[in-house]
Amino acid sequence: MVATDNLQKTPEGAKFNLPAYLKERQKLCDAALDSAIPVVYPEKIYEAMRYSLLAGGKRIRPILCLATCEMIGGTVEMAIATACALEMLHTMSLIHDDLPAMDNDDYRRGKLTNHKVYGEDIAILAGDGLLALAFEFVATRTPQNVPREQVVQVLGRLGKALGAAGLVGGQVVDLDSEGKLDTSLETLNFIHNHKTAALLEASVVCGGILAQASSEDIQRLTRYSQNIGLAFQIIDDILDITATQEQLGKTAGKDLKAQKVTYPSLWGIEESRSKATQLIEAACGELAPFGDKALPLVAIAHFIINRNN
Ligand code: GRG
Repeated sequence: MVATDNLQKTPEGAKFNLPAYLKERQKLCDAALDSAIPVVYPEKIYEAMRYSLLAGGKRIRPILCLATCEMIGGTVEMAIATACALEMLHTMSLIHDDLPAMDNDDYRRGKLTNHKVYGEDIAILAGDGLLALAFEFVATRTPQNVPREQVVQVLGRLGKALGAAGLVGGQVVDLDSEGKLDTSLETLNFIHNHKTAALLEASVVCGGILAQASSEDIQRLTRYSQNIGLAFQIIDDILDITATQEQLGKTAGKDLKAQKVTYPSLWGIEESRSKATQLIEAACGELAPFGDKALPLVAIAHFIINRNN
């Protein structure tokens, strides 16, 4: 029997069991990721790649990709290679972010960081290995019922989301703004639209591309994902203040220590939460034309602001 407490009520009044959905999808993604990287010679690098990739994590990006593909009329099979690639790319960015040259963190996903276990040299290469494998995976594992034109578009989107116009650019400005307590809201938005929202946007939009969404639908998906992307980061900043290391699986209170301007440092916690809620409402508004087919994406948007890690 399904516990009714777990059923989220969407604005339309329909009910959707998000915890059961997330659990099933996390299991699906974990199994696909596990079989994506067999350990062969030189074992050390494959073990280092697997260590961070299979260390848990919410799997939000692959789940968004699969849910979007299905909402547009595609299947899980069409999107699973891209979903795995998104998690590989996200994980590689976490490995590099944790390096002593960047955020210098000892814990991630409740475990020692990659460089703490394998050393900095192998951690850099594990990130590089995941980055390369992600693109290979999309190119070679997307089934033939997805036209090659769509596969090329997905590869282009992923490259853009990762590079200087995305995560890399956001990280550069983030590193530059450390210790600068006069960082403006404009700069903060630039950092997080690139560091966090770009990959969430690619997750949603690539799901749509694989299912051959119309350009009007791609625009809706883009607005949905940009809104949830910023809300995701606002909540991340709040959790850095309010959650424990055990809940987060990584060091808590890091932003204050690194003298970083954050949304709660500019607006306070309550105002930040209210802005995140407004963004989620705007995001869900974009999905209205999809009716009940949008239930998973609507529920995931609400999960983003209600999560505790
Ligand atoms: C992309 C080529 C390339 C290099 C990396 C280091 C770097 C450039 C970028 C930093 C990107 C970064 C770490 C952004 C933070 C994004 C974020 C909010 C992470 C937390 O995501 P969750 O909560 O984590 O989904 P889990 O562990 O649940 O997957």
